[in-house]
Amino acid sequence: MDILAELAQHLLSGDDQKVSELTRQAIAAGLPPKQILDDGLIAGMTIVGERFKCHDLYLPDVLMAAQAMNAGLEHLKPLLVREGVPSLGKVVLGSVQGDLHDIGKNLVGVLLKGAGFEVVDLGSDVAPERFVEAATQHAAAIIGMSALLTTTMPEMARVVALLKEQRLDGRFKTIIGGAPVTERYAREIGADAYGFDAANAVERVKGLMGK
Ligand code: B12
Repeated sequence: MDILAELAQHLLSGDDQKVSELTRQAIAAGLPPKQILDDGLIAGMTIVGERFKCHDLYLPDVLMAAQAMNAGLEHLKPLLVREGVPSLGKVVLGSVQGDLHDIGKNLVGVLLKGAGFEVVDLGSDVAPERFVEAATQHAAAIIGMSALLTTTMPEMARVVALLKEQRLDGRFKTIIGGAPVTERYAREIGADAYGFDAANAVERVKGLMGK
């Protein structure tokens, strides 16, 4: 089995030590960080999602897989983030109210930082008002929102509506993402952009900033 398939396999079984060790080995073997992320860690997490859906895995298994994913990400983060690049602009980022999923949001943050953006990470379960307050307080250009649950997606619409209500929609652009979110949903709620993965999020944010 190649090292990335092995990595995905150990993520699936929630073995954080093995995932940590194999991620280090993959880096040492010279594999590109993006490939380790996509074909190792994310590939493993996609299978976890599928198995969880058909009740082949349970919540504690998913939590262990998430911990293992984070153990691998710790080694990749420094390689994905370049330090000391001049800031291209500020992005306020968070998982919306009611949503505790933060792995994808964190990845978006890492790649945005890597591309030279300043990121203010508000964490998860972020209330609509908090997004708006933080963007104002930090003079951000962009608000990025993540939702992994169909039940929390409407929170994104609340933030967009709040910006309109406070006439701040001209000042802050919004970008949304997360597994159930689509380009069409972004259009429907009046968000400025949608990103299907972390690399695409960077492209779309650059587009919003006119870079
Ligand atoms: C890990 C996980 C958990 C972990 C989360 C740990 C953590 N710290 O994040 C735990 C165990 C806590 C969890 C809990 C729950 N979960 Co859960 N979980 C998952 C799982 C398996 C993987 C998510 C993940 O991390 N993927 C890997 C990352 C890298 O991918 P991603 O998040 O999609 O992010 C990428 C893109 O979407 C995009 N992106 C993400 N955010 C943003 C933001 C912006 C601005 C942009 C541009 C792009 C972008 O870029 C990312 C990088 O490429 C998914 C299955 C799945 N395939 O999505 C279920 C899943 C999301 N969970 C699900 C459910 C039902 C739950 C629970 C309700 C279960 C329960 N009964 O309690 C709870 C809800 C908790 C809550 N209130 O939020 C369902 C949701 C169903 C639905 N459609 O609503 C899913 C789809 C599983 C399933 N198939 O049924 N979960």
